[in-house]
Amino acid sequence: MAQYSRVSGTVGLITLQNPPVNALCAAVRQGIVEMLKKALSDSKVKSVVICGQNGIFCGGADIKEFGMNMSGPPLVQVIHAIEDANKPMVAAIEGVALGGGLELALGCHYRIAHSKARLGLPEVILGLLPAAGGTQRLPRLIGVPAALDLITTGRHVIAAEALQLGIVDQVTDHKTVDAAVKLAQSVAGKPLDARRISTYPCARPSDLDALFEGEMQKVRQRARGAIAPVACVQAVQAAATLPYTQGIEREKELMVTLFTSGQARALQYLFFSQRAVSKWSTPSGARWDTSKPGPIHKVAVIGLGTMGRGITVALAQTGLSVVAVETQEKQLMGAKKAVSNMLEQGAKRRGVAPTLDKISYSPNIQAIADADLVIEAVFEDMALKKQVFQQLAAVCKPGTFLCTNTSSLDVDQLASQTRSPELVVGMHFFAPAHVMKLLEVVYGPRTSPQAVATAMELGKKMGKVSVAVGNCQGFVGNRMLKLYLEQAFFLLEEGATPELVDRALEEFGFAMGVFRMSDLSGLDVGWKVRKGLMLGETDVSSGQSARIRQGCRYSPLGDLLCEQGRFGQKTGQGWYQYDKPGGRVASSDPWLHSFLESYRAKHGLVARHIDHQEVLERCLYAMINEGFRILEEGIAAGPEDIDVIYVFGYSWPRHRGGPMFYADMVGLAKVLERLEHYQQAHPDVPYLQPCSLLRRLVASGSPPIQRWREVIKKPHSQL
Ligand code: 3H9
Repeated sequence: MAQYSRVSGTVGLITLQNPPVNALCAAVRQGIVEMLKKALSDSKVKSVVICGQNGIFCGGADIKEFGMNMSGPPLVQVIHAIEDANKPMVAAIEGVALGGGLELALGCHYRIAHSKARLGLPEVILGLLPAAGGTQRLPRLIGVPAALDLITTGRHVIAAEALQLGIVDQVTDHKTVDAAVKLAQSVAGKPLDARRISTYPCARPSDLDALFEGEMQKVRQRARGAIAPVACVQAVQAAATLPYTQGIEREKELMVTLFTSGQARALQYLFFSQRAVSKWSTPSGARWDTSKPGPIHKVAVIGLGTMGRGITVALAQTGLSVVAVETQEKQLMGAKKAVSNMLEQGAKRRGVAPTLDKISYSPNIQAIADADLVIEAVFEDMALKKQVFQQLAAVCKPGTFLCTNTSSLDVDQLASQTRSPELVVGMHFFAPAHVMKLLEVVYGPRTSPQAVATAMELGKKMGKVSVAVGNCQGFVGNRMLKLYLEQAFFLLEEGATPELVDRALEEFGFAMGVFRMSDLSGLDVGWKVRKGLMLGETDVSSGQSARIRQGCRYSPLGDLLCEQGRFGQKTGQGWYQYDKPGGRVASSDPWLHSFLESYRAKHGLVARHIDHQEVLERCLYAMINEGFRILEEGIAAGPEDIDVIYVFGYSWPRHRGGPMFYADMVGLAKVLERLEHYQQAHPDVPYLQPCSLLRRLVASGSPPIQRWREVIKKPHSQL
């Protein structure tokens, strides 16, 4: 777990060995202590280098050990032993030095990093703080403002920035361990007192109180209820105001609070879920490790509206050749300009050259003849998409993978337009497609495992978190979202206001409540979808109530607003009013309130008091219940898939883990009981009927989320 050798005669070399990222598990910590003793007692050794195996310094504490009984020496003590050493200790940083890994390096007297190395204290992303002295040493080394930035955001810095900030002493383009050994030789015998960071005074900016007050305000606003960022500020404040030993005590105290919080559990679950979704499987038995992606060198994008443009940018950024086709000349000209601008801005931000030369544009679909994979991104209209798929089938070379960017349309219907339905797969991107991390990869009943593997691999190259899901109306994300939106509409009918519903959801942690979000994305989008599903129009001749469609309760509120031309921010009016069309600041609209009153009067509805708890239960439990149905049908392989989709695509608050994790935290029996309650109160809303999987889970003693798959076990044949 840690190996010792002597190199160049006088340098002790301690190598961390715990693949894949040399995490600091108990055995590694124990190994460091033992190897350090060896190095310090070896009279021939004048200085010591610590490095990691396989070109990776260290990915931090072993997250898998969290929640287990603590064994081995605590990391704080290991790092103190390194800092106290009477021979110069040099950290040779390659790959990454993250979390406890960077804290270990900060305990060393010197740090040298490879130019491509990334450093950071990302504990906050796991609901924790850098509790092995990181919150106390980093501000002493680089100053309070810079340390606050790194610790409260968890962002990684590359070696050049680390050098500029003063985190490392040298950056090398050569072999890092060789350069570290040279550095170690050059500092052998030099006094170490001025190299022990814990002994540095923490530089205090003159306006210390104002600085922390401002930071706390900023962090609270950004955190949306997450407690770790706040604790990070408090820990750095301790570094700035207390002696080191007291600061370390405060760091420990804050860590204990975080460690035992549900938020840390949620965020760590999310860390592993994000990785688990890449190990996809389908109900028919296709799997990530037995399905080989096809070779992709050239990708075509058809349709350069908003989605097509974003997809083109994301593809070009991967370095793949892209042919972008748009048959309308004017749209093509506009797209060229917009795509180039986006690529240039992105490249500037990342400090790389823009990859404009990767894209060729054409008004002619024949230009895609030699593409290995095509992403159709035309308007969300089945007839139009079918037409495009027929053209693709005629133009593309045999074996080309055909992908459709759709948010809800039936992938199988499109597959049936081609001679090779096994090559057809859905790729549901989220707008803006070059920014949003989520990609739903949708397999139809005839999609081949290779096509799924290819789309998943392409998503990974594009920097997306890709989740493989089965084909159904709305797939996973939008299928659940539909019920969430519907419940919000019903709450308005029953007496709530958009302000009340949004406040409850925002206090829960959503960046925007459902109505502010609808105003932002445009009310007309859902209106068009509902019209397509024949839900947006009342059949007056049949004498049906406007509030019943297809035999179920329906709220036409969204449609009525659209009929008034209120499409949200773009028209300056929606559920709220804005100072002008395109305005961003929502304010209450008296018109909307009196509209709701007359709507209720017209339909004989009596407004009642609705509290935040009911808003959360109605909106979230309806959605969670649908999540259980999705699991039962095998549309998603496991609860992690649903949670990752919600966190990365729908702004679900990360510190609440995702809707299915939230259900686990609330308690499945409680969710079931509340659904039964609401189902009785609203018998005309069939989807409030608790899903049988939820009942089975409760009947099996509500196992923790990690064990739900055992209960789900059900044979399927989707592929
Ligand atoms: C901490 O340090 C607390 C201390 O301050 C205080 C203590 C008192 N532990 O991401 P990848 C696994 S908190 C255990 O796919 P990449 C990961 O699950 C820690 N396992 O690779 C995956 O396993 P599998 C602070 C870990 O190349 C495999 O390694 N550190 C850990 O895309 C490959 O991971 C962090 O937050 C770990 N620390 O990215 C860093 N890290 O193959 C978290 C990874 O079974 N890690 N694994 O699915 C990362 O950000 C990325 O993994 C890293 C590599 C950038 C290192």
